[in-house]
Amino acid sequence: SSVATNAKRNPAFSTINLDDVLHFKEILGHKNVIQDEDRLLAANVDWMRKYKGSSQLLLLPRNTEEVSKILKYCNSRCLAVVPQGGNTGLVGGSVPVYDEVIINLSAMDKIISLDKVNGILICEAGCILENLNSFLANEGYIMPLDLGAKGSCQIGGNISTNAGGLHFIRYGSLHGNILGLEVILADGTILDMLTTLRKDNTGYDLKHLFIGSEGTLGIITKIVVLTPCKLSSTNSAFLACSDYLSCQKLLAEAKQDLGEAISAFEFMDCNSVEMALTHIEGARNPLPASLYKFYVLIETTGADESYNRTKLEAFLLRSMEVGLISDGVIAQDLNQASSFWQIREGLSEATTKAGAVYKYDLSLPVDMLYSIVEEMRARLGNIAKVIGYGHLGDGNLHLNISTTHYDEKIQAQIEPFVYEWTAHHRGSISAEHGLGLMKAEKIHYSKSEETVKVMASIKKLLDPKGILNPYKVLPQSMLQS
Ligand code: AKG
Repeated sequence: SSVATNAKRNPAFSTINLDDVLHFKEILGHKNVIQDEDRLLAANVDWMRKYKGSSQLLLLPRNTEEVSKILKYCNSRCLAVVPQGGNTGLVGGSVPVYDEVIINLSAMDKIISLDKVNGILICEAGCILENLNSFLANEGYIMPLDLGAKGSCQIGGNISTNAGGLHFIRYGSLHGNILGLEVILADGTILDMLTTLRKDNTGYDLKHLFIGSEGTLGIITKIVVLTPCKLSSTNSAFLACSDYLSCQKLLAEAKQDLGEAISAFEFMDCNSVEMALTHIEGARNPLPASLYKFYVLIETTGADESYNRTKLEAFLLRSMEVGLISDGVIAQDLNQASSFWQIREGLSEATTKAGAVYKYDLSLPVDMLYSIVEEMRARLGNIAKVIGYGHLGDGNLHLNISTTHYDEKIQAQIEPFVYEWTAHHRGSISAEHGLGLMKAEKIHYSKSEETVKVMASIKKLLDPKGILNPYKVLPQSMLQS
């Protein structure tokens, strides 16, 4: 089952006709104008199978000029479009809501250049994150971004949603790592902002508008990214804590002791780990299951193998001595490390295998971060499984509520409670997943009215007809009159 939307189709949008299809075939050739039912079905639903549109047309442009021509035409005809990358988003942002034309960037997957001295990569938006990483690894670099969906997600989508991921604690936000972008505006204008400079204070830094705007202001076609060096030594430790306070103290200690070496600090409650062990094939708990309430996965990365390993071992020993951790194991080889990470990275998929799932991606003060999980659990009783995990080092909780099917009554128990709670603690209702369709009407829980008004005026300026990814990010009432 999918979830219903309250968004109404904007009557100002045209519907596609035969002439439109012929025109797109002229631009793209027959092969890249898709009307095949099966392929449309796959492009109309997100990977959770939660959001489902009814687009009749999927376009696969191969270069910047084609994207520009498509948008120019759609804008003149008032045809709405949804830009789509790997379609791994979690808020319904990458699928149509109604009959929007799907513009999928997967055919634009060329690596253009790598500056090997400075680690500056230029590539097209449809490159799959993992492919970029494999390419870079051979050259001594890595992507500053890593996430469970790396095998399918595309860099253009990552940037459009300002994805955070597992290494955020070390390499920071894409706002810091993206040096340049090429973006196509709604009317087909090509914005060349493909600078490779680290420093450039000439006027407004417009690229930031497109990072995290979820395809509502333009379509990203090329990117310039600053890539960190691939360091020779990586260590992972899987640890158990008996309570949430210990997890927090462990974080503070790790920052103090391991300092710049930390490349990930992830946490999972025991319900999360149980969920992973049940639904991820071949997953097993490195530490005795169900004995501990919390698990923490730490990764350190550095240039000196023995130094880094010794440091982590000493940290573990000390943490055990003072009782911050109840048990812990350091991966002895790459296989063991990847078995640790399989549990953490497989969690999102595990929850979708378990049935229907309501996902909340919250930024909260770390000391309050787990309270919402406990309150939600108490609130829902046995009608749903409530699990909490996420990027503790970044104050980002993934609150997942797993049920057998999507049910408005259960949703009404969760919302608006979860949003009100988050706003009350001055958190964010979207830390790293965006607002998409799911939370377009909820933005006011995290942004002031004045701020949202400015956002709406920027949207109207760049996309006056509102054809780019409609019904997403901003409240419909602010854009349509
Ligand atoms: C993560 O696993 O870090 C995610 O961003 C996915 C969270 C979720 O599925 O709720």
